[in-house]
Amino acid sequence: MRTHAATLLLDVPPGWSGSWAEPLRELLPNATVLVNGQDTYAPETIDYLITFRPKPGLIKTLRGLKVVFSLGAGVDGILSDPDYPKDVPLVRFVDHTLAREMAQYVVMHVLIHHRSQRHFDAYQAVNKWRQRPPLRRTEDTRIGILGLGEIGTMCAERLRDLDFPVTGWSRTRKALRGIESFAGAGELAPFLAHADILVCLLPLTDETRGILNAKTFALMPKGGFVINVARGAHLIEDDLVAAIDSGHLAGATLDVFQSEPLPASSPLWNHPKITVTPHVAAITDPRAAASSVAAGIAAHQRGDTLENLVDLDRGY
Ligand code: NDP
Ligand code: OXD
Repeated sequence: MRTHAATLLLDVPPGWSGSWAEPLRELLPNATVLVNGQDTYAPETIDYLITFRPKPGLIKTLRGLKVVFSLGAGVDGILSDPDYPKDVPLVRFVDHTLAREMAQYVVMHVLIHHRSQRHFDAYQAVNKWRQRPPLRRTEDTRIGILGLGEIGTMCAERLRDLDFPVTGWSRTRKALRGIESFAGAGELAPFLAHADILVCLLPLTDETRGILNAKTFALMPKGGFVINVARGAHLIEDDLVAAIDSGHLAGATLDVFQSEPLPASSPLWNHPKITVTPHVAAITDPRAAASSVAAGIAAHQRGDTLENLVDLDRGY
């Protein structure tokens, strides 16, 4: 890949910079790769910013910025900056391996619930041979995926291939083999009525914030299960706990939280029907991200249309 001289600013949490800067320097030998918080730079000299959750105010200081590259699929951490300059294109990370990691996570947690694995774990802990409760029929565990984008589609397809009945909800209608598509706010309620396991893979926008709430849970079948792998702000955590404690929902798997890291005092850690993981469902691989950034910079320098551009008005 041929690129011309350019100055890149890498904005990653302290301690992560080595694994991110190295592949960028290898793939872009003509570029100067600077690390925010480590290197000194004149803000107006930065051509490209590579970031996930920039400190509010950082972007507006970079007055010569040409493109922002998100290190994640979700760009809410970048667009939450009220001063994001609308004339600077934002490219998000879209990668087969990221979707594959997420599909593995989602399939695993669907199966743990569907096959009552936590129940068997509890009996193993006390040396008890208990064959009950009987396993559910696959046909009776209907899975509803909120968000049929790059990642949601792969999750839906993998679950369909395991013979689960799968439906999806998106803004625009999809034509996916064996997956029923619901679209738009008007079709959310009928979609939820069939979601024995509800998986959230929506981007966080003004329209989707708080979508996992008491009203949503009430529309799900009794005994439903929630998997939130999108963003913590999609979920009203107290509503989830109330729906589980009332017996309406059977439980949940949560990978993302309103406050991350999840505070040690959060009741979610110890809830017997909630599985907590620390935002690890699908982690961006630095080498894959570096090659997608390098391809984006090469395309930008050639004057080609950039791939995976975020619609700044829509927010994803
Ligand atoms: P995409 O942008 O490809 O897909 C988003 C989907 O959501 C689309 O199908 C879109 O509909 C739908 N959607 C958006 N807004 C609405 C709305 N208002 N009503 C109905 N549907 C809507 O995103 P990805 O699949 O790449 O990623 C999804 C999210 O997963 C990310 O934003 C991120 O938050 C999360 N994520 C979490 C990770 C983790 O480790 N926990 C890792 C990676 C991602 P349409 O197709 O019609 O536009
Ligand atoms: C992402 C994430 O959005 O890691 O990619 O959450």
